[in-house]
Amino acid sequence: MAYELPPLPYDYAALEPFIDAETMHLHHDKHHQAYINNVNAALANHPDLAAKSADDLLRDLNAVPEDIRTTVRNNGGGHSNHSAFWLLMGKPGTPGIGGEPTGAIGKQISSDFGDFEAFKKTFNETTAKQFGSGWGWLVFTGGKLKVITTANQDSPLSHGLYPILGNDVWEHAYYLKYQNRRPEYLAAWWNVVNWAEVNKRFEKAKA
Ligand code: MN3
Repeated sequence: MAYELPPLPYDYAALEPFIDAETMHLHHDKHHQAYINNVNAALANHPDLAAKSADDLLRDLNAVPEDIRTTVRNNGGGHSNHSAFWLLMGKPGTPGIGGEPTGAIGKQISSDFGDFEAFKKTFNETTAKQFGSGWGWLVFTGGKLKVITTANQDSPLSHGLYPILGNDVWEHAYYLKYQNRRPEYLAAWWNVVNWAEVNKRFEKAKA
């Protein structure tokens, strides 16, 4: 079955003023849709693979035939990453969105990074340095939280890591509003983080 674009769980303007509605329209309707179209085209003659989730394909890219592996890695990766990304955000000012991390992830962040400010600094600085297009991620490995980056649409799933939190630093994610000021976008983004969703993903990462 072909993959389909999941609707945003909020209005396109919901993340204003931190992420503008025009960016959300282009990012969700055009960029994410394009990843889906490309991976669907690559899987059209592989119903056995198309029956799996994009996440499962990314967990075992060696099981994907070589002639479509790069397309699945890039575009299946794009579909998986963005599907998580939309859910990891919410309308600023509503309970559980922005502000200090809550629940188990809040405790783990304090224990592994000292406090939320120190964690944000590590995440923002690490992700700001990702050369070119890519993502900043929070993963759980060896009993500890760790900030990593990946290039392009590479998924932590392909490295045996479950992404708990992720921010997209492709220019398409921020250029209309922030132009070349990636650190400013990274700093503002914490205002829209959905901590309930982060906690949900932290549980899966620990399982
Ligand atoms: Mn993107």
